[in-house]
Amino acid sequence: MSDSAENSSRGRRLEDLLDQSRLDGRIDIDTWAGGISQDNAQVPSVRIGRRWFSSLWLLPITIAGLIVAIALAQHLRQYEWMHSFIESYPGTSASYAPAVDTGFPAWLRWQHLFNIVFMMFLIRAGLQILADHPRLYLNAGSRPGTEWLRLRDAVPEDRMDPENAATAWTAKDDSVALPKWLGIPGFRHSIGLARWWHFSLDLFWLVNGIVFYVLLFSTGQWRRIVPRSWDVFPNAVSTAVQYASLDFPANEGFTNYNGLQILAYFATVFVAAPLAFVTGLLQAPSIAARFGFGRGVLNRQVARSLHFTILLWMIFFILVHTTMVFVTGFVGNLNHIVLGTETESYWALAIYVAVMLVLAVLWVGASPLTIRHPRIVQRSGRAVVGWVKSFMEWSHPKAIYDEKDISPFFWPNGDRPRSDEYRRLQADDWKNYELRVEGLVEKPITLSYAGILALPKTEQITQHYCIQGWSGIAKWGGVRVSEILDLVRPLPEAKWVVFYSFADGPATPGTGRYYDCHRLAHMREPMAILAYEMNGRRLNELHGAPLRLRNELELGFKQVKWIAAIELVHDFAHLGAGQGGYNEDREFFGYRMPI
Ligand SMILES: Nc1nc2c(c(=O)[nH]1)N[C@H]1C(S)=C(S)[C@@H](COP(=O)(O)O)O[C@H]1N2
Ligand SMILES: [Mo]
Repeated sequence: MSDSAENSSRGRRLEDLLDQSRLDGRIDIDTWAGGISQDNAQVPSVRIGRRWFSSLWLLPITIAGLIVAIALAQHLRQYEWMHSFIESYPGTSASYAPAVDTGFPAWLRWQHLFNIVFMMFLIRAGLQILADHPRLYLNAGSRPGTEWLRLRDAVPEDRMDPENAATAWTAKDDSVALPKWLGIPGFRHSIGLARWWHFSLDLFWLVNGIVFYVLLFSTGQWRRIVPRSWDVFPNAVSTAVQYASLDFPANEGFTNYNGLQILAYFATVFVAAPLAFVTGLLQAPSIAARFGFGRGVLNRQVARSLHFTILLWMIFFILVHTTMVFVTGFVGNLNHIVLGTETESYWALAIYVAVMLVLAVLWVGASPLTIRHPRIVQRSGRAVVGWVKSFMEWSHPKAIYDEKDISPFFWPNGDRPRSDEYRRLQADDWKNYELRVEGLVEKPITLSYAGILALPKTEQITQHYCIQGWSGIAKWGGVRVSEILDLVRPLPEAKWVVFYSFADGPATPGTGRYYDCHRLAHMREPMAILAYEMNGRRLNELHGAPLRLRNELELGFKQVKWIAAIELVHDFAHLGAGQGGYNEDREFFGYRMPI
């Protein structure tokens, strides 16, 4: 390989290292993320002990379980004591609480519809996010082999050597694709776009939910779904037996739900929904770095696992709920929820079918729309949730962990540097390495590697949160960015600090250097450091030698590795495609990533 002039960072304008194409058009899946092949997700398997079982086993198990339940319930209903039990506890809440006789008001019916729309996108985008790191663990270190659920095979053993950057199995290698109709947008490593859907719809869903809570309690509608007597339990048992025996209880759903309905609705509205929100927040680096939740039972991987379990509950609920609407008096039930009246009008059915058609169009359109207009998805997402993310960035990271928390395995990510320049510097142990620090500063400098080691050293044990879902705890040693800022003295106009890597981003053909921008204020945090050590040893190539950034407030992709230069700028609109970093430009991530 010849060392062409363009390969070298020396003496060039830093911004020229970046790919300038605006990339507003369609996504080309063949060249996406370095042209990774579209490996599809496997049907989830679950680990029990050391063995893996396909979740497809649930199908025969469920069918067998249903048959047994039906036989058992029909048998039980022959007994006299069961007769009198069902007589005393017929199932409906009418037996112990007054009826709700105000019908289903319009706000409730509309909110129910909005909820369906939001949930369908939330669930699909959520699955896409899972597919970007298709393993669920309970330990903060996300160690391969310890996951309890996975959507692909085990990590290849011969690709887990951290000293061999050339063969390392990265988190990106681990991502999988979903069918376009299932995930949004389906193709591999599309988490940036999926997150805009997930977070925007989440905000709508939360607002809808809060309004729903307020109206429930201010109108008395809460009485439908909040149990008001312990009698709800025997009534739920009674309902279960009656359903299972296929001799259904009376449907009085317009005024009184039965025990099972009350418990299921209560659990969904007042337990699962808020828990989904909380377990979402617990996955955020800014929150964990502020409060130190990363260790122990509230760690990100437990939160992810719970978040996923809630998803399973939601899917289970939706399936059972919809089935029951169909089998317990379809037209009557539709009248309740569409028209709000206890009638048997076929108008309700017609409206229901029309709405379902609209939902089907939205369902089918979401992925193609996202693939065709990714920049619009990114901009709209930013418009909807950007302010929430900027709010979350106000926190000051302070969580530190113990030596014993350090993860035995630390997932790697990203494409290593391939230039001759990098190899030469590496070969003579960074003797000729020069860190350029320039831009809007009083005194541009270049620092040698020895010069950097001579600056005051700081160490911190912190947790890394990759956007893809894995996390890992490591001890980082290096120099505070603030130390370097003191040397160059930023001008008042400087607002952002740009970190340029030696490595190009992964897209092919060559699309310029990896880079990312950080707020100057964040770089003054005592925990913002340029690390040259990891776990007490010199930083290796895989994890970013000679220097990599740690900004504990933000997700992993903003922690630029193999740093070649630093520039202070007023804004980043003129850099690359103007979105604030390589992944922001090319993979439609947001530039604020405290969650
Ligand atoms: N230059 C460069 N830096 C990079 C990346 C990259 O692709 N190129 N990947 C980022 C991502 S997505 C993550 S999660 C972290 C991973 O750091 P690690 O390999 O030390 O775990 O590096 C970040 N820094
Ligand atoms: Mo990442």
